[in-house]
Amino acid sequence: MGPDAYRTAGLAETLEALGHAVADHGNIRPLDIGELTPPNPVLKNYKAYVAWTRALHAKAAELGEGPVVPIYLGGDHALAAGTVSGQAKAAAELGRPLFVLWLDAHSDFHTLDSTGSGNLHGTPLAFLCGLPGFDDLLGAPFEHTLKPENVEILGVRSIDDAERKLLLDHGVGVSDMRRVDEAGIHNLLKPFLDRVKAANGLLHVSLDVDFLDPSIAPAVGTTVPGGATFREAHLVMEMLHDSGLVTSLDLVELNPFLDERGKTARLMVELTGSLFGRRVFDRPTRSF
Ligand code: B3U
Ligand code: MN
Ligand code: MN
Repeated sequence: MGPDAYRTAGLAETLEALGHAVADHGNIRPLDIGELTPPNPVLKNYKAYVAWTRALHAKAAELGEGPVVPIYLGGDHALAAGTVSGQAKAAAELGRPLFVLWLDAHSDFHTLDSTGSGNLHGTPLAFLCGLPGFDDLLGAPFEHTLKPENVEILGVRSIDDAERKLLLDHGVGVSDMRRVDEAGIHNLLKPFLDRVKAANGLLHVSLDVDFLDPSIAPAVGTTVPGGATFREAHLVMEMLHDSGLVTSLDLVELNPFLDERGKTARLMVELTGSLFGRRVFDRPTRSF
């Protein structure tokens, strides 16, 4: 239902009004993968995770060659295991490093062993950074793992103990809401974007609805108080646009059942508009 909510909220029209050509590739289907035994009994929907990851990986590896900027509509954040791994494969083929900005209340850095909830949307970033135990996802070891220091998790305010240790051990970039309060979005994001630019990197942005404060974005199953404000979120998107660095985007965790007259879907579409060049004062825009 997530992708249709974005369509209804006018995602394509918003981007077209900004001068972009938009192609809707329709809904992707999971691959048929036969029987599979979960490595840990607590895992929920493990087979679906594998089936979707393989399908999305193949699609993203193709689209990641450019020149388009794919927008992947979820669905929960497990989607990123496929989209980002595919983009990483394409980046490797282009000979450029992939950086990831993970906008989320959570760090999604559980392994299939460490997760207590068994919710697989809590695991994609660990897979993408090459932590062990995920070989089923692509049916082979993932070769194009992200460098943990090329990942920046921004806006986080809920990290489980096991994740905290893994994040520290692997040196993942983490800016929690305290740092956002103290330093401000601009001062946190600018050095990261400068690093992407200096490395001639590609930048994937993974936007979880729960990055936003629940008062402005209620349509998500895992709300956490104290999230990004309307202006903070737009500033992130405006800075990303001005950087000219973003090459792919996920919009994930929207649950239209929980929305209030489509307000969360509309906000996510507006934020995407800011990322693609909408600005209040109409100076000439930079294109991707
Ligand atoms: N860390 C918790 C909560 C969570 C992670 N991602 C979401 N929720 N969306 C877990 O279940 O792994
Ligand atoms: Mn997430
Ligand atoms: Mn989250």
